[in-house]
Amino acid sequence: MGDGLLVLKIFLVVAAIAIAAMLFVALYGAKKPLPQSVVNDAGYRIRKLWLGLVLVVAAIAFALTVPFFPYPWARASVGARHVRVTAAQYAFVMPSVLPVDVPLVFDVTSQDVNHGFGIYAPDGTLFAQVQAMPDYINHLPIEFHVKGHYVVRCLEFCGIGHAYMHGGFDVR
Ligand SMILES: [Cu+2]
Repeated sequence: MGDGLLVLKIFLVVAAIAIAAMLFVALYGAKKPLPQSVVNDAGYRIRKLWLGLVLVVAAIAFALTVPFFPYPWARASVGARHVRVTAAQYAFVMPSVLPVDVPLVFDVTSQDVNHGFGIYAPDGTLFAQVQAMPDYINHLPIEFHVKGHYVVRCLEFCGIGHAYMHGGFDVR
């Protein structure tokens, strides 16, 4: 009973708002239309302001984010130790122990279909990931600063056993 009354009240409020909006549009439309030149000028002014605003926002966003581009990391990986990773349905072939505080580059490829190579830190957060593709090697530069057990999970559906495809390694 009480719920029905509430629904009725809500309906009446929404209907009143809708009717008011329709009346506003009808009355507004009945006014004498503005000349096209007035509308044009206002439109161009808004467009110029908008363009300026977008340019300023884009310039600020570029300046703030460009230092975070990963290119310096790639340069730091020159001379790093390479770790070969081969994904296959449904396992990862890779070393079981890796060094801490040493620049590494994972050379990731696949024996069969596309897989994901996702490294999870000891606290369970996704640390880094790259795609494992057949006949192609993706290079993933990484330096571990936290010791512990890292779990590797496939992050791309690769077949019936995908959900059970995982591996891992210890960083010491
Ligand atoms: Cu998979």
